[in-house]
Amino acid sequence: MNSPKRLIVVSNRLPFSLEPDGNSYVVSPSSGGLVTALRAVFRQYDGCWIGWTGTEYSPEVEDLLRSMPGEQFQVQPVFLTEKERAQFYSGFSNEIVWPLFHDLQSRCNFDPDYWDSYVRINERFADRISKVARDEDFVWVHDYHLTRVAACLRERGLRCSLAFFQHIPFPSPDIFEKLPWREEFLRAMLDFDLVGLQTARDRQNFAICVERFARDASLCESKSGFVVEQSWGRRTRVDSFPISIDFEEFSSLAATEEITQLAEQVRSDLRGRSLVLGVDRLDYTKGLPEKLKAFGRLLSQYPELQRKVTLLQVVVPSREDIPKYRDLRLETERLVSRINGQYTDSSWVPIHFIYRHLDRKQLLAYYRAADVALVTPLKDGMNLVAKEYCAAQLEENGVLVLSEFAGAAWQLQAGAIIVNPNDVAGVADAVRDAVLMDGAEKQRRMRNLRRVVQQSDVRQWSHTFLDAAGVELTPRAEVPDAKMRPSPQRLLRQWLRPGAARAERERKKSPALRRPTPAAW
Ligand code: ADQ
Repeated sequence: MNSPKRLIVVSNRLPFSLEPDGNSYVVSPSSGGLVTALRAVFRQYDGCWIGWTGTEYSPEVEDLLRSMPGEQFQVQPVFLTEKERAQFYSGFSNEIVWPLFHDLQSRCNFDPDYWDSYVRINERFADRISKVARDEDFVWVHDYHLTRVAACLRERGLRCSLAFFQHIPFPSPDIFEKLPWREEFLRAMLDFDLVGLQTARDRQNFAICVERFARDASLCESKSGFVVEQSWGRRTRVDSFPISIDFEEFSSLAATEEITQLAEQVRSDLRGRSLVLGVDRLDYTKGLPEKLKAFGRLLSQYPELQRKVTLLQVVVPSREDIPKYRDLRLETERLVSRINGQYTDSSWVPIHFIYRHLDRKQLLAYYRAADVALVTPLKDGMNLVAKEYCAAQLEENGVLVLSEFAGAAWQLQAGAIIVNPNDVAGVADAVRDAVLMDGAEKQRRMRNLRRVVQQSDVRQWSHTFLDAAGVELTPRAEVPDAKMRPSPQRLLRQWLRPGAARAERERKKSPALRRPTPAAW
């Protein structure tokens, strides 16, 4: 039998964080869109995940990761020193590429040492990959931290199929050209066999950048996307692959008795008020201050909604070691406290603010209970929160208010209320419209949204991507190696995982949440 074609995922961070605890470490799963999506892919295929541990080199950590209980993939760690972390991660990745690619060039710090570190650390990742990968494997590199990995691997003579997916937007050429290393950056990306971007707009931006900054490459349209051919013959396929969530998993979990009860509890605590929900990673691209100002404006412009609406804003801590993120947290807390100080009375607190990681059950209960999801990033590659909310909306009576600058707006515009997040007055009006929308209209919109999210879920995303890469991975259950074979319990769990029809049956069976209509106020 042929040896299995394994999936080797490479991302900057491994999908969990390690906190020192005396002589050992506490391992906890991390949140974030990339991790949510790739965990779903590893439920289908065996393989290995290569990424930074978030720590300096430590033999204890290496041992700990060798046998991660409960994980569906093997783990290969990369370590960074404090200085490398500062220059490669906080520096090049988060002070240059992240703000620039989100159109926030004034936040960039183009320190030349950052670039040197970026090149070196990409080499280190390539070293780790070449120790693990065989020529028949498929190496799938994720995101902007690691655009040079293919170039490094080609130099080492690795012949396996190399693909790249970028989770953040790709900027327009007028923004991209600000990058001092723009030619090297772009050319290195063209060493992959396949480059995947989130939306058609990102793909278009990439094409124009190639035409402008990689002049000896030729570009031709293909059936889907386009192909870049370089003078020495390498061909790179480029296309858009809008990422998504595991719809069936989210909606089946939302339908369970436990989540239904948790959601009931949330609703009963609201005592008849409408719940507007925000769920965001702490990041200046997510538009948190703008969202809070819009909610403040809603209360000042429409006083009849005071005491009738509560905003629950959940923020997951992120990049807390970077001063700009600490400032953002302070600004967010100041705005929450200002609005609450202005409107709170003995029976109502307008904004409930949660600043921590929530477990999935609690998150789902909030999604299920919320009348409105307010998802207003200033710019976002996709935004999975918008899709998670739709999947959990079993009664189909929630309204999604969505930024036009989220990649998800391309797919969800038919059912969501689309807003410009910089237009604080417009967002306030949209929330008012959402809260007062009649039941039939809500249902029509949400049904539409759920259909779109269900039809283009994370499985479809990974299958389309793998198809485009021309690879056929060995599905998990067919792997012959006993060590890699899933346990019978795990196979049973997979087999029991409800399919679409089962999820739909459970949705119908699940007790409906009681919620008052505005007329009952
Ligand atoms: P992120 O910027 O991390 O991802 P997003 O797509 O919104 O953004 O995903 C956030 C994830 O974190 C969601 O799965 C959500 O459930 C989870 N989450 C948020 N707050 C949480 C909390 N308090 N507790 C627990 N979980 C929480 C990047 C890009 C996005 C792109 C994704 C995937 O920036 O544009 O959609 O990758 O490609």
